[in-house]
Amino acid sequence: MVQRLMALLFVGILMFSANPALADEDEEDEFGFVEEEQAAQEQAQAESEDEESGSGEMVTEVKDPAVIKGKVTFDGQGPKPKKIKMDADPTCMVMHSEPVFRKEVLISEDGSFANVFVYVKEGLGGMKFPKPDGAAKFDQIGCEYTPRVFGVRAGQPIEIINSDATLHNVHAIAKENDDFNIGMPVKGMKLKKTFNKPETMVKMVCDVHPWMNGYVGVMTHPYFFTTGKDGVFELPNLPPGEYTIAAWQEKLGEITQKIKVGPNETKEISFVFTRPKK
Ligand SMILES: [Cu+2]
Repeated sequence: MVQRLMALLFVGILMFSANPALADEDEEDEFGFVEEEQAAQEQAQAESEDEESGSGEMVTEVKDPAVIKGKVTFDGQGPKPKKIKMDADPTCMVMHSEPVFRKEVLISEDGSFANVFVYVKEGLGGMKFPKPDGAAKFDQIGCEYTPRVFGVRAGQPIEIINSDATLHNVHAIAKENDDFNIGMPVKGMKLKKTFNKPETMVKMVCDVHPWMNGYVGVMTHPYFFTTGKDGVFELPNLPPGEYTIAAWQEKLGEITQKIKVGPNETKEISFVFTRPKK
């Protein structure tokens, strides 16, 4: 009887170790989907970690909210946009009728700077803010990331979508959070991933298409904004106080400035990037 039990146990261990999907909790099924249940568990875990780490109050309603808004520009002659060599993957090429340019540095003719991540870097102390319901979306369309630069709350899931009928692999390169690298070979494929620790910025790359780079700002609060073509940003509903506001750009790094806002006050600031000195 004991021998039989031992044999069963042995077979069980063999099966467990032979199947990496069973051995690794983070493993997706064969199509790269994360089980909804698992995603929910990850979120619940992130929330409980949050609860433990933060000592401050939960701010459900901001009293006398202030607004910091403004514009990000580039002063001077920006780099000449380079064409993406999409013929490296014909599936990518046929999705575009016009040439596609690299998007590391996106400056409009009037100097407005797009894809700059503006966020509150300091000044919120231990204040905690409710997390939004639902996931942020990160799509792969025409062999480009949409959005390329975006913010998400720590513990908020990111739904990663492949809208292309070609293989992308989504490879997260993080310092504070866990890296992952998952192939997404089928159009319409979706998966959910969550970064639980604050980090600016987590880099996302596709190893198949080297021009595909994305950046995720993982925030402990809701005060962040990615500029569009007009370069403008707005951080509304801020508790009155003194803040360090940062503007981050993927090639030029981060510039910061301090600003104080009073109750119900709106203040404008501008960030000006320049060509780095050699
Ligand atoms: Cu790709």
